[in-house]
Amino acid sequence: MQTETHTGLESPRGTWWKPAHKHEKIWISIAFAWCMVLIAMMPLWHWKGGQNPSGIRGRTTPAAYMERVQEFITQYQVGDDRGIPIVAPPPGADVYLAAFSFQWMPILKLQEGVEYTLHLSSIDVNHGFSLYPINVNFQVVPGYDYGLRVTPNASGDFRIICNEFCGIGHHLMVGRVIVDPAPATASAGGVR
Ligand SMILES: [Cu+2]
Repeated sequence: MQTETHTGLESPRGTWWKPAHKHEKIWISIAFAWCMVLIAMMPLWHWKGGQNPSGIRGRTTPAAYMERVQEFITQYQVGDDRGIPIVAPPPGADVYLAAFSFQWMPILKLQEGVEYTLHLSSIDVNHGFSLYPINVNFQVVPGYDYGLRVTPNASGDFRIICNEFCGIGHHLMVGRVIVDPAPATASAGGVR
């Protein structure tokens, strides 16, 4: 007596499958078309989405960057807040902000409606630049100098929160950006 055995390596004899139902074919076509749309969106969004940081990027070292920050502080310091220098750079200047455990250095005093190139880098580990209460988020990575073109569009006293867990004092890592109102607004409204 002979018995037939099947292994997963050979297909069973005859027509063992049913042709796909019309609805299934429609569903597969829709799913395939949608996959193609999503694949096309990846490169499209990269170039057209306007989500990439404006400005420049370059390599640096923690020592070289910190030296540049110190130079920036010496050049434009106008005061200090509990030992942290307050720096007021002129319009259009390159602004240097350093992140290190667990501080942002220095405190920036900027002017509303004026463009600056804001350089960000970390002296030790990864930190996250988060401007509170405005929704601005950026990774601050050691070894890289990110120069972002920024124009403050609101005046006020803002906080920089570190949004990348960086160690035991992470929750204390709060910086400050003071934005003075544009001169026209100041005289019209009599603010400051
Ligand atoms: Cu942190």
